[in-house]
Amino acid sequence: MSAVLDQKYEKLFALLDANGDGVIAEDDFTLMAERVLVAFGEERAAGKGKKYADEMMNYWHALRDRADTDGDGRIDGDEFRRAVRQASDDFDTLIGPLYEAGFHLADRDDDGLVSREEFVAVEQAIGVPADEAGATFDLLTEQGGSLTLDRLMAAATQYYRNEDPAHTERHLLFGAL
Ligand SMILES: [Ca+2]
Ligand SMILES: [Ca+2]
Repeated sequence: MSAVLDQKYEKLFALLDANGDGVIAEDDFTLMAERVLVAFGEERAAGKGKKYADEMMNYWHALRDRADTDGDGRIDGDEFRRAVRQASDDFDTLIGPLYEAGFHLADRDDDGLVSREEFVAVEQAIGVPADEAGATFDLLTEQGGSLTLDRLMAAATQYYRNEDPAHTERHLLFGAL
């Protein structure tokens, strides 16, 4: 695997290990969904909150099905990198919906645009420092305006798949690598 992809997956692993115990398990996804919902004042039981929490669980189940070969419900760093690489091949069906649900959650007024403040709030909730999240937003939006769903999905696709180390700015989704 390319070094840059490895770096990105390492970053992703560190974020997904929300409780910081060195493995990814269901409790990490529950915790992360909870933090995002609290940041946006949404409920797990209904609407955007339910959609987001459900997609978080779908993402976890897809990862677990691919990575957890011994069935103990825990995924370590090596298992994660192998699995997410496979899961990236199914980006549109497995990973895309989580980012889409996250976008709609962040877009509080449903106008199809996410502001810098809203973007930073989501990223902070999943463990990205505010200044790095802000810098990521500025790069994604080219220093102005708001974020569209298409732009976010393009960036997410690049994050999971792009192995070209020449364009580091294209590998930013969760702050600095
Ligand atoms: Ca964990
Ligand atoms: Ca909006």
